[in-house]
Amino acid sequence: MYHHSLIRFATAGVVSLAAIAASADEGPVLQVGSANREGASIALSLSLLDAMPQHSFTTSTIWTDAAVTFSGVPLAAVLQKSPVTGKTVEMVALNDYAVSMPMAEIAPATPIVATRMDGKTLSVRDKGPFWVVYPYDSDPKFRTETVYARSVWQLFRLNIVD
Ligand SMILES: Nc1nc2c(c(=O)[nH]1)N[C@H]1C(S)=C(S)[C@@H](COP(=O)(O)O)O[C@H]1N2
Ligand SMILES: [Mo]
Repeated sequence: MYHHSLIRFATAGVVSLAAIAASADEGPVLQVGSANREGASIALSLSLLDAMPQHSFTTSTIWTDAAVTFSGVPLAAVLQKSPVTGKTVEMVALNDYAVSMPMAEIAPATPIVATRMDGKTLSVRDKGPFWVVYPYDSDPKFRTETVYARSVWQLFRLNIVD
């Protein structure tokens, strides 16, 4: 039974990745809410994110050769769409990377959930569909290991965990 449950879990994972792939026609979706309570999440499509106030900045990064311009929606504004509230957000990536951060450390405009780099949407191979980014050049406080670890690429879920 234990192994059977594991297989079912693995299958569910495959199905959800397939669902993400199948939704490619309509564009990527960012899930925001509770991982545990049914119905307590919302799915923000690219077009819904595009309809929110946009923020952009140009910066060099440790991942790009030259300075790039990111645009998207402040993480704080995205989290305000969550049907649940809490003190911590867990940012989950398609490559199974996840990192948690206190809500109190999210500024009104920083970081942003970037939907575009140099005006182009981010493909999964280019660290998309969404990438949490900071204006690294603007302040040494954004060039720390903590901030780099919070710079989650291939973002697809924001879980409010407490
Ligand atoms: N999706 C995703 N984002 C991620 C990571 C990851 O493994 N996957 N690693 C994080 C960590 S721990 C750091 S320090 C930075 C830099 O990672 P890199 O040096 O491997 O590019 O990216 C962060 N964002
Ligand atoms: Mo890291």
